[in-house]
Amino acid sequence: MQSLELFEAPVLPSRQRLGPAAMVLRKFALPYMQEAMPAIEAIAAAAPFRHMETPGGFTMSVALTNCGALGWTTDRQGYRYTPLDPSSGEPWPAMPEVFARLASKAAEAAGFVDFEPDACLVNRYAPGARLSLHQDKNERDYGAPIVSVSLGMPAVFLFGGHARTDPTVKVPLHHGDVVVWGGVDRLRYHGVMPLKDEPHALLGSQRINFTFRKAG
Ligand code: MD6
Ligand code: FE
Repeated sequence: MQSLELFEAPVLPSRQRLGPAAMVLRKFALPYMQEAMPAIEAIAAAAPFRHMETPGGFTMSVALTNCGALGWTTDRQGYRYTPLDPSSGEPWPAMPEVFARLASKAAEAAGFVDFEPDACLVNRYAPGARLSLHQDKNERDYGAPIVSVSLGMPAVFLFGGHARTDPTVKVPLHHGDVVVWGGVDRLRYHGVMPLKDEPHALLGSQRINFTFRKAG
Protein backbone atom coordinates (compact mmCIF):
# COMPACT_ATOMS: atom_id res chain seq x y z
CA MET A 1 0.00 0.00 0.00
CA GLN A 2 1.18 3.49 -0.79
CA SER A 3 1.22 5.87 2.11
CA LEU A 4 -1.85 8.04 2.19
CA GLU A 5 0.37 10.83 3.40
CA LEU A 6 1.47 11.35 -0.18
CA PHE A 7 -1.96 12.71 -0.95
CA GLU A 8 -2.41 14.88 2.08
CA ALA A 9 -1.71 18.56 2.10
CA PRO A 10 1.36 19.46 4.12
CA VAL A 11 0.36 20.31 7.66
CA LEU A 12 1.53 23.80 8.54
CA PRO A 13 2.55 24.30 12.12
CA SER A 14 -0.31 26.10 13.83
CA ARG A 15 1.87 27.45 16.58
CA GLN A 16 5.31 28.90 16.52
CA ARG A 17 7.38 29.53 19.61
CA LEU A 18 9.04 32.93 19.91
CA GLY A 19 10.45 32.44 23.39
CA PRO A 20 9.98 30.39 26.57
CA ALA A 21 6.67 32.19 27.22
CA ALA A 22 5.82 33.69 23.82
CA MET A 23 4.14 32.11 20.82
CA VAL A 24 2.21 32.74 17.63
CA LEU A 25 -1.11 30.91 17.25
CA ARG A 26 -1.70 30.89 13.51
CA LYS A 27 -5.27 31.72 12.40
CA PHE A 28 -6.54 31.32 15.96
CA ALA A 29 -8.86 34.35 15.64
CA LEU A 30 -10.59 33.30 12.41
CA PRO A 31 -13.57 31.51 14.03
CA TYR A 32 -14.33 34.69 16.01
CA MET A 33 -14.26 37.09 13.08
CA GLN A 34 -17.91 37.03 12.07
CA GLU A 35 -18.83 38.26 15.54
CA ALA A 36 -15.79 40.46 16.04
CA MET A 37 -15.89 42.54 12.83
CA PRO A 38 -19.16 44.37 13.62
CA ALA A 39 -17.87 44.89 17.16
CA ILE A 40 -14.76 46.61 15.83
CA GLU A 41 -16.92 48.89 13.68
CA ALA A 42 -19.05 49.81 16.69
CA ILE A 43 -15.95 50.66 18.73
CA ALA A 44 -14.57 52.85 15.93
CA ALA A 45 -17.93 54.64 15.64
CA ALA A 46 -18.03 55.44 19.38
CA ALA A 47 -14.31 56.19 19.80
CA PRO A 48 -12.82 57.03 16.39
CA PHE A 49 -9.27 56.03 15.43
CA ARG A 50 -6.89 58.94 15.93
CA HIS A 51 -3.18 59.68 15.51
CA MET A 52 -1.77 60.44 18.96
CA GLU A 53 1.30 62.43 19.83
CA THR A 54 4.27 60.82 21.57
CA PRO A 55 5.98 62.39 24.60
CA GLY A 56 8.83 63.29 22.24
CA GLY A 57 6.48 65.33 20.04
CA PHE A 58 6.06 62.94 17.11
CA THR A 59 2.68 62.04 15.66
CA MET A 60 2.22 58.26 15.51
CA SER A 61 1.81 56.78 12.01
CA VAL A 62 -0.46 54.14 13.57
CA ALA A 63 -4.01 55.34 14.37
CA LEU A 64 -5.49 53.96 17.58
CA THR A 65 -8.52 53.62 19.78
CA ASN A 66 -9.44 51.43 22.76
CA CYS A 67 -12.17 49.44 24.38
CA GLY A 68 -12.49 48.14 27.91
CA ALA A 69 -12.33 49.77 31.35
CA LEU A 70 -8.92 51.29 30.59
CA GLY A 71 -7.47 52.66 27.37
CA TRP A 72 -3.85 53.30 26.43
CA THR A 73 -3.08 56.87 25.45
CA THR A 74 -0.07 59.05 24.75
CA ASP A 75 0.47 62.79 24.61
CA ARG A 76 3.26 65.22 25.41
CA GLN A 77 2.90 64.29 29.10
CA GLY A 78 3.68 60.60 28.51
CA TYR A 79 2.18 57.14 28.01
CA ARG A 80 -0.57 55.98 30.37
CA TYR A 81 -3.89 54.21 30.76
CA THR A 82 -7.04 56.28 31.28
CA PRO A 83 -10.67 55.30 32.00
CA LEU A 84 -11.90 58.12 29.72
CA ASP A 85 -11.30 58.81 26.04
CA PRO A 86 -9.40 62.13 26.12
CA SER A 87 -11.04 63.19 22.81
CA SER A 88 -14.61 62.89 24.08
CA GLY A 89 -14.32 62.82 27.85
CA GLU A 90 -16.50 59.69 27.78
CA PRO A 91 -15.57 56.20 29.01
CA TRP A 92 -13.98 54.00 26.34
CA PRO A 93 -16.50 51.62 24.71
CA ALA A 94 -17.04 48.46 26.75
CA MET A 95 -15.04 45.41 25.77
CA PRO A 96 -17.30 43.21 23.60
CA GLU A 97 -17.88 39.78 25.09
CA VAL A 98 -16.48 38.11 21.94
CA PHE A 99 -13.19 40.00 22.42
CA ALA A 100 -12.85 38.91 26.03
CA ARG A 101 -13.62 35.31 25.05
CA LEU A 102 -11.07 35.31 22.22
CA ALA A 103 -8.38 36.81 24.47
CA SER A 104 -8.99 34.34 27.26
CA LYS A 105 -9.04 31.31 24.93
CA ALA A 106 -5.85 32.39 23.18
CA ALA A 107 -4.07 32.97 26.48
CA GLU A 108 -5.19 29.54 27.66
CA ALA A 109 -3.93 27.92 24.44
CA ALA A 110 -0.55 29.48 25.17
CA GLY A 111 -0.52 28.25 28.77
CA PHE A 112 -1.85 31.28 30.65
CA VAL A 113 -5.05 30.42 32.51
CA ASP A 114 -7.66 32.89 33.78
CA PHE A 115 -6.58 35.85 31.65
CA GLU A 116 -9.13 38.62 32.21
CA PRO A 117 -8.05 41.71 30.26
CA ASP A 118 -9.34 45.13 31.32
CA ALA A 119 -7.84 46.99 28.35
CA CYS A 120 -7.86 46.47 24.61
CA LEU A 121 -5.77 48.77 22.45
CA VAL A 122 -6.88 48.77 18.82
CA ASN A 123 -4.26 49.85 16.27
CA ARG A 124 -4.95 50.66 12.63
CA TYR A 125 -2.12 50.64 10.09
CA ALA A 126 -2.31 52.17 6.62
CA PRO A 127 0.43 51.35 4.08
CA GLY A 128 3.70 52.84 5.32
CA ALA A 129 2.66 52.92 8.99
CA ARG A 130 5.11 51.37 11.42
CA LEU A 131 5.69 50.90 15.11
CA SER A 132 9.20 51.44 16.38
CA LEU A 133 10.79 49.05 18.87
CA HIS A 134 9.25 49.42 22.32
CA GLN A 135 8.49 47.55 25.52
CA ASP A 136 4.95 47.28 26.89
CA LYS A 137 5.57 48.51 30.40
CA ASN A 138 2.73 50.86 31.32
CA GLU A 139 0.73 48.02 32.86
CA ARG A 140 0.66 47.61 36.61
CA ASP A 141 1.00 43.85 36.71
CA TYR A 142 3.54 42.10 34.49
CA GLY A 143 2.19 38.76 35.72
CA ALA A 144 -0.54 38.78 33.07
CA PRO A 145 0.34 38.05 29.44
CA ILE A 146 -0.43 40.23 26.42
CA VAL A 147 -2.62 38.82 23.66
CA SER A 148 -2.29 40.44 20.24
CA VAL A 149 -4.63 39.75 17.31
CA SER A 150 -3.71 40.67 13.72
CA LEU A 151 -6.31 41.32 11.02
CA GLY A 152 -6.20 42.50 7.43
CA MET A 153 -2.95 43.15 5.59
CA PRO A 154 0.10 41.15 6.58
CA ALA A 155 2.85 42.73 8.65
CA VAL A 156 6.36 41.88 9.69
CA PHE A 157 6.56 41.85 13.47
CA LEU A 158 9.98 42.41 15.02
CA PHE A 159 10.69 40.52 18.20
CA GLY A 160 13.82 41.44 20.09
CA GLY A 161 15.36 40.97 23.50
CA HIS A 162 15.46 42.89 26.75
CA ALA A 163 17.68 45.66 25.41
CA ARG A 164 16.71 47.88 22.49
CA THR A 165 19.92 47.00 20.67
CA ASP A 166 19.47 43.20 20.99
CA PRO A 167 19.01 41.38 17.66
CA THR A 168 15.42 40.94 16.45
CA VAL A 169 13.69 38.12 14.64
CA LYS A 170 11.20 38.93 11.86
CA VAL A 171 7.83 37.26 12.30
CA PRO A 172 5.31 37.57 9.45
CA LEU A 173 1.79 37.99 10.83
CA HIS A 174 -1.32 37.36 8.75
CA HIS A 175 -5.06 37.81 9.11
CA GLY A 176 -6.26 35.85 12.12
CA ASP A 177 -2.87 35.22 13.72
CA VAL A 178 -2.60 35.74 17.47
CA VAL A 179 0.59 36.42 19.41
CA VAL A 180 0.63 35.66 23.13
CA TRP A 181 3.48 36.51 25.42
CA GLY A 182 4.09 36.83 29.12
CA GLY A 183 6.31 35.49 31.86
CA VAL A 184 10.03 35.86 31.14
CA ASP A 185 9.25 37.29 27.68
CA ARG A 186 6.80 39.93 28.91
CA LEU A 187 9.20 42.88 28.60
CA ARG A 188 10.94 42.02 25.35
CA TYR A 189 11.33 44.79 22.78
CA HIS A 190 9.11 44.52 19.73
CA GLY A 191 7.81 46.57 16.81
CA VAL A 192 6.25 46.45 13.37
CA MET A 193 8.07 47.17 10.11
CA PRO A 194 6.59 49.71 7.67
CA LEU A 195 3.51 48.13 6.15
CA LYS A 196 3.49 47.21 2.48
CA ASP A 197 0.34 47.82 0.47
CA GLU A 198 -0.94 44.29 -0.11
CA PRO A 199 -4.73 44.78 0.08
CA HIS A 200 -6.65 42.20 2.06
CA ALA A 201 -9.86 40.63 0.71
CA LEU A 202 -11.92 41.63 3.74
CA LEU A 203 -10.22 44.75 5.08
CA GLY A 204 -8.62 46.34 2.01
CA SER A 205 -5.47 48.41 2.47
CA GLN A 206 -5.33 48.34 6.23
CA ARG A 207 -4.14 46.22 9.10
CA ILE A 208 -5.99 46.16 12.39
CA ASN A 209 -4.23 44.87 15.47
CA PHE A 210 -5.75 44.59 18.89
CA THR A 211 -3.76 43.88 21.99
CA PHE A 212 -5.37 42.82 25.22
CA ARG A 213 -3.76 43.62 28.54
CA LYS A 214 -4.38 43.57 32.22
CA ALA A 215 -3.48 47.20 32.78
CA GLY A 216 -5.00 48.13 36.14
C1 MD6 B 1 1.09 45.38 16.42
N1 MD6 B 1 1.74 45.12 18.65
O1 MD6 B 1 1.24 44.17 16.20
C2 MD6 B 1 1.70 46.03 17.61
N2 MD6 B 1 2.68 44.58 22.00
O2 MD6 B 1 0.48 46.11 15.67
C3 MD6 B 1 2.35 45.35 19.81
O3 MD6 B 1 2.92 46.38 20.08
C4 MD6 B 1 2.33 44.29 20.77
O4 MD6 B 1 1.63 42.67 19.18
C5 MD6 B 1 2.71 43.64 22.92
C6 MD6 B 1 2.37 42.34 22.65
C7 MD6 B 1 1.99 42.02 21.39
C8 MD6 B 1 1.97 42.98 20.41
FE1 FE C 1 3.59 46.53 22.10
